[in-house]
This record gives sequence, structure tokens and C-alpha cells, in this order.
Amino acid sequence: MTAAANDAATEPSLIARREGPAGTLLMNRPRALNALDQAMIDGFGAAIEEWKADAEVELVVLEGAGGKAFCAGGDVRAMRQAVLDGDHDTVERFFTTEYAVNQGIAEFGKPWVSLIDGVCMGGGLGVSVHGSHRVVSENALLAMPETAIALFPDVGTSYVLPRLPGKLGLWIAMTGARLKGPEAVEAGLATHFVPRASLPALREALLTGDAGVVERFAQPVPPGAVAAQRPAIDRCFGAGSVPAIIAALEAEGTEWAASQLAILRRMSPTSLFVTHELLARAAKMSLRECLYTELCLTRTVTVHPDFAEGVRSVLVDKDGTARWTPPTIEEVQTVEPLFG
Ligand code: QUE
Repeated sequence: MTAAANDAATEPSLIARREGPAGTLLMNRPRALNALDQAMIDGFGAAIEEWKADAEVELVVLEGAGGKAFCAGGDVRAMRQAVLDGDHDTVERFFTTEYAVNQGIAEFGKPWVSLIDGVCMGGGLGVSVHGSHRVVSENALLAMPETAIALFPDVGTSYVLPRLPGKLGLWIAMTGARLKGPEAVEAGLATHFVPRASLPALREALLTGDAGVVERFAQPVPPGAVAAQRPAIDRCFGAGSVPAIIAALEAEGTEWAASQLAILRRMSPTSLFVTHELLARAAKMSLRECLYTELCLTRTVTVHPDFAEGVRSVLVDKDGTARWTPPTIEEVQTVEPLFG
């Protein structure tokens, strides 16, 4: 089985293979940091359906091509263009099928082993974090940076993030904090740390069909930056509302708090409120309910002017000067209607 064709129509953008008892998936759009396009999503859906039912497939190994990225997210540039073109069917199809893949991975029932060696953001977390094994190297960089483009933590991370220790998840969701491999293990987003140099040997060992080999390659992670900031993160991000978090960070008076304030002031104000409310609701919901809530939000949030403007400023013009509507946290009234 192979997946759908990529832009160049030469190699598929998701390469699916059977290698003995393993199903292997290679995300293969290295020039776009393996960002997920519709063809890749469709390829994931087909592989999950086929391999879940095939008793000869004992596990799945997922990797990113090109040595730089695991997967930078979804093809949000294409989504922005579809929104501007009024092509809402394309947007609806993308998120519906992407979230079905996230649910399918959670329900796969066999080891789903992601080898994360490079950037893993947004949709990249969606195709890894619901699986059983999230292996990270020292080269891994994990983040949910959606508030920078006026989205929100989706792909089922609204389920995952509130279940991390303390207020780590809300901090990650609001600030888009980038966690290095060991920090991601510390936070609970990743499960195993394996040095990059050992990944080819780990991959080879996984092709025996035994996911238990991961334990033999994994190295302990010393408590680091995340543990050091935990008390301040919990204190400030547990304040109960976006304005209260801002006030708590201002009261903190540390260099760390000042840097977090500067980051939050650059994000879409509306998106910060949506994210805070979503994670509060999601803490009490199943993954399926979270994905449904996320899908409802995509329908309203992608037509809010901040989405096209955020993608423009971060990924199209790359000027980093988004003009948000409303422009400040203080001017946000309510985000309740966006939840439908
Ligand atoms: C926030 C995001 C994304 C992002 C940057 C953000 C995102 C995403 C990409 C991305 C990066 C490189 C690519 C590409 C997309 O960047 O979701 O096609 O080549 O997919 O600050 O949410």
C-alpha cells in the first residue's frame, strides 16, 4: 500500500510500507517541514484502517523525512487560502479527517511508535501524542504554537494538555513554549528519550515487531528547565482567567515572568481566551468530546479575521507583526459564541 501523491507527483507525501511485522510511515514533505496536507491525512487514515485489522501488523513506526523535522503541523497556509477563497468545504474536510486520524491513533490498539527527531508542532503532536510511544532525541523540539496564528490547541491536545502535571499544559498552550526532547519527557508529552545516534538501531530493532525494545534504548532524563519553572508556572497560569494570569505574571516581578508576558502580548488575544476556555472545558471531557469541540471551534475560529492575519504574519509574509481584532487582551469581551 502507498499513499496519495505529493505536489511534485513523484514520491508520495506519506510513504507507507510493510517491513516484516511492522507498518512504517514516513512523512515526506521535507521542504514544508513535513507539514500535513490532505493527501498525508488520507494516507494516515488508510494505513490505520488497514493495519488495525491486519493481525500480521504488530506495531507502527512513524518518522519524518529530511533529518530536520518530524512534522511542523498542519498545512495551515493552504487552510488560510481556502478560507480567503470562501472554500469552506476544503477547510471542513481537512479538520474532520485530521481529527479522525487523531482518534484512530488513540484507538489503534497496538504500539504506535513515533521517532521524533526534530520539530514536532501542532498536527505533528496529533499524529504522535495519542500513540503508545513518543520517542524524542536531543534534536526534538515540541510545541503547540497555535495562539501565534490565532488557532487553539487542537488535534486532541485539548484532551492531553489539561492532564499534564499542574498548569504545564495551559502554559504550553497559551505561550507556545518550545520543549526540547528531555523537557518534553519531563512534561509528559514524550515517553522516552533516545539519543539521535541510536535512532537507526532502535528503528531496526522495532522491525522485529517488539515495541518493548524501546526500553533498552531509552536513557534517563534529569529534571531540568521545566521542573525549575513549575512553581511559577502553576502559580501564574493557575490564576483562573486570562486577565488574572496577566496580573499574576506582572506581580511575579521576575525575568521569567516578564518574558512570558512579552510572549503572551504577541499572541492573538482572542485565541488566548479561546485556549483558556477550551482547556478548562476539556479537562472534564473524553478525547472524542474534545475532538468534537475542537471541530466546532475550527468552523468559527478560521473565519475570524485573526486566523488569516496570524498565518500571514507567521508563515506567509513572516513579518511577525500581526494586527489582531481586537488588538489587546483588555479589549476581548467574550469568546463563548465561538464555541457554537
Ligand atoms: C503556529 C502554528 C504552525 C506554525 C507556526 C506557528 C503550524 C504549522 C506551521 C508550518 C511550518 C512550516 C511549514 C508549514 C507549516 O507553522 O500549525 O507548512 O512549512 O503547520 O507559529 O500553528
